[in-house]
Amino acid sequence: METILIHFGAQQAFHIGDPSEIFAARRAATYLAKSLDFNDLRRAQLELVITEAGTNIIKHAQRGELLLRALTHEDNFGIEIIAIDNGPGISNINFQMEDGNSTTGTYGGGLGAMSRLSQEFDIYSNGQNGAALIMVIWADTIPAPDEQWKIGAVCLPMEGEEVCGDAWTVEVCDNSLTLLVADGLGHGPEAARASQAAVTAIATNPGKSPAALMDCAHKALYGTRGAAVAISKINEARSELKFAGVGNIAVSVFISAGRKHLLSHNGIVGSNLRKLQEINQAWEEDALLIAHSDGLGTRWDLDQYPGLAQAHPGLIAAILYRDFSRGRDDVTVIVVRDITEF
Ligand SMILES: [Mn+2]
Repeated sequence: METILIHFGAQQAFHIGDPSEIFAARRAATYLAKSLDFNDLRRAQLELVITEAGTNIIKHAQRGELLLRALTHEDNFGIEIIAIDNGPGISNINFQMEDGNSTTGTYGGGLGAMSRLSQEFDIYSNGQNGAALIMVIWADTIPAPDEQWKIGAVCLPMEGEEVCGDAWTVEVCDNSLTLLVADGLGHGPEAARASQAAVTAIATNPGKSPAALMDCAHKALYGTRGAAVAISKINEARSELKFAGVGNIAVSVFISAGRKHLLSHNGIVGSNLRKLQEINQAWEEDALLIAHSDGLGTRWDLDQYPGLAQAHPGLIAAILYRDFSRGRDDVTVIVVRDITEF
């Protein structure tokens, strides 16, 4: 039984409103690439993608954000770049993707170049209300790994905080997937200590059910200020999801029968936790799970974004963050899609 931790590391956000801010994002990307042993070519490609994405934001939308995140898959490392803006959007993406085609002299050559330089690329725009792009560049020359799951993530500290009081982890073990999202009470280093303890508790107890994992997390969080924690586990046959939640993490599952909210218990993991009852929820091919901390408002509706539910989960997380972040707390949005096997 091998457990693979798919994703790790904190995400960095860069406001993009003038060229010096693109430079700052690129410098951080360079630093990250060096720490992940990117060769010179891959690092140069990464820098080019950051420059193009940042330049597009400024020209097309005046301002936006770039998010950087390290990825790991077996021995391979990658860097994910998300670009979001609230500009006029892109009305004809296929047309704009062809080099040289651009209605504003902005998104033309840039999109084609960014997609060629990335091993993974997706874009969402409904022709108004801005755009979101996701690009992944891997350190190794092998193509993007063939995954059974696609994970989208935004996890950022509130403005002014160095560390994020939210934490999350995904573990894949024998075809089952376990997702934990934790929100340490308040924010700052003490909140981070609590939520990280929950992540560690999951990592050191593979194979357990969500309710049993919640007990482990509860014990691990004694002495911390406590956290809200939600644990979802999709079974090996991928037909069912088990869920245990305590506190204010919102979790929804989207299956062919519609959207299902998974209810959490009241309490605080680490200090105040009653016996938990697991929830069983049907799961199926192409199902989507969205879990988020209370740094994101709850009044979002994917139906207001035609086609977004089919986009890369990273774009779903990015758009929800862009449009529903409360802005006065750490914020985490995790989106999991089960990729159909053929
Ligand atoms: Mn919070």
